[in-house]
Amino acid sequence: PVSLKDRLAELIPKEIENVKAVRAEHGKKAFGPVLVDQLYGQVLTSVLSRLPALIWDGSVLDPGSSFTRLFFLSAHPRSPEEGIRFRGKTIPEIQAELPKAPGGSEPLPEGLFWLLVTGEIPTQEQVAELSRDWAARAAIPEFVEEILDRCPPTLHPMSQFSLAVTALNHNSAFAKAYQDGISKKDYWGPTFEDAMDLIAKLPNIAGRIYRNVFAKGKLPSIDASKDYSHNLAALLGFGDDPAFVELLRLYITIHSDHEGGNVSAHTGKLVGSALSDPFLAYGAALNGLAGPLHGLANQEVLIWLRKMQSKLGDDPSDEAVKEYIWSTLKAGQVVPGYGHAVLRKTDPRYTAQREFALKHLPDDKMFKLVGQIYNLVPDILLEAGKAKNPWPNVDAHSGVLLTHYGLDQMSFYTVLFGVSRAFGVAAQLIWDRALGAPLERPKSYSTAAIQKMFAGK
Ligand code: CMX
Repeated sequence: PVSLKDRLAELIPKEIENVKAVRAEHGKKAFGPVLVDQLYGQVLTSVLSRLPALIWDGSVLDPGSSFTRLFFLSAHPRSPEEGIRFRGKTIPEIQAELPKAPGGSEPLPEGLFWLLVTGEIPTQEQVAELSRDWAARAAIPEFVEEILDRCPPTLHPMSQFSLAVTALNHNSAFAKAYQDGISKKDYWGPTFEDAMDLIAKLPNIAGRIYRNVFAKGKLPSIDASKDYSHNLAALLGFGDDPAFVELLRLYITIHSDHEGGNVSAHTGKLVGSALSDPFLAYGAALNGLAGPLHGLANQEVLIWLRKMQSKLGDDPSDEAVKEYIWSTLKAGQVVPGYGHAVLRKTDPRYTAQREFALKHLPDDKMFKLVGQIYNLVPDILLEAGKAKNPWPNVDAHSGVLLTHYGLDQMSFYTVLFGVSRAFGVAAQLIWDRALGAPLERPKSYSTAAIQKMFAGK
C-alpha cells in the first residue's frame, strides 16, 4: 500500500503476534524487579502501583487489601484499611479538625491546602488570610478571557480549562526567574507564587467556561470577604445556596490529592520535573484528568445513570438494574465509578459524599439509585472476574450531588475535579522544587532488545 495508515494496519496484527510469541517464550523470566510479561501487560498498574517509585508527603493511600498490607504496614505501622490520609489524617479527621466557615460544618479547602503544604492544621486566622490572598490573586489576564470567549461551546470544558491554565504561563514567576538566572536553591519561592496564583485563578476560569458553554450570563466579580468555595459557587451562579457552597467545600477538600502517582498528580510532577512552570505542569495534568478512566469518570457515571433511568424508570427493580449492569459489561465497557488501581475497598471519598447526601438529600431519587447500584455492582464485578477492586471510587457519587443542586451539566463535572486537584499538584510542585526532585526519565526497551537479551536463556 502507498498510504501510511494502510501499511500500519498490515503491521499491527503481525506485531501483536510477535509480542505474543515473545511473551510466551520469555514472559516468566525476571528482568530487574519485574517479569518480562509485566513490562507488556501489568507493569503500569499491578506492578507500578506497588513499586516504590515516588516521594510525596501530602497524602498516602492505604489500599486496604491483604496482599499489600504486609508491605504497607511495615512502612505505615499504624495504618488501618481506610484509604486516603492527608498528612496522616483520614477524611473524618480532617472534617473534624480543619477550620470551617462561620455557620458551616464542612472543612474549608484553604485549610486542606495549608495542611498539604505544611503538615499542620492551620488556625482560623491563617485560613482567612489564605482566602483573602487567593481573592486578591483571582483575576485572569484579559487575553485568557478572550481565549475562553473564542472557544466554541462545543469544545469540551476540560479542553478549554487546560488551554486557559497553560496560557497562564505567560505571567509565570518561575519561568521569568529561570530566564533571569535564579539559583537552584531558590526555585521554590517563585514556584510558590505560581502555585498560589494558579489555585487563585481557577474559579474565574471555571466560572467563565461554565457561563460561556451553558449560556448562563455574565460573571460576577470575586468577593474578597468570602472564602474560596463561596466565590467559586457564586461564579457558577450558586452563591445563594448555602448547601451547595458547603458541598463545594467538601468536594474541593476530598478531590484535592490522592497520593503522587495517579495520572493527574503524576503528570504534574513529571512535567514539573523538566522545570516547566506550575501552569504548564498543571495544564498537562488536566489533560490526564480529562481521560474517562480518571477524572472524566464522574461525567461518565452521570451519563450511565441517566441512560439507566431513561430505560428503567425512576424506581427500577434490583433484577432490572443487574441486567443493565451486565449489559454494560457484555458490551465491552467498564462500569464507571467502580474499580481502582490501588484501592481495594470502598473509597472513603465515596463514603464522605454518601454521608453528605444522607444529611442533605436523603430522598433524592438518583441518590437512591446510586445506593441501589452500590448493593449490586460489587458482586457482579466479582462474578465477571476481572476487576481487582469491585468497590466504588470517588466518581461514583459526585455527579449525583451536583445534579441535586441544579448543576446538571455533566460535561462540566471534571472541571470541578480539576479545580480541586490543583491543590494537591501545586503543593507537590512546591516541595519538589524545594527538595530538588530529579528529572523523571524511566527507561524503555524495544521488543527486539528483549528478544536479543533473553535469546537462549
Ligand atoms: N468495570 C468493568 N471492568 C473493569 C472495571 C470496571 N469498573 N474495573 C476494572 N475492570 C477491568 C479492567 O478493564 C481490566 O480489564 P482487562 O484485563 O480486559 O484490561 C481488568 O478489570 C483488571 O483491571 P484492574 O487491574 O482491576 O484495574 P486497573 O488498575 O487496570 O484500572 C481503573 C483501574 C480505575 C481504570 C478501572 O477500575 C476502571 O476502568 N474503572 C472504571 C472507570 C473509573 O471509574 N475511573 C475512575 C477512577 C478514579 C479516578 O481516577 O477518578
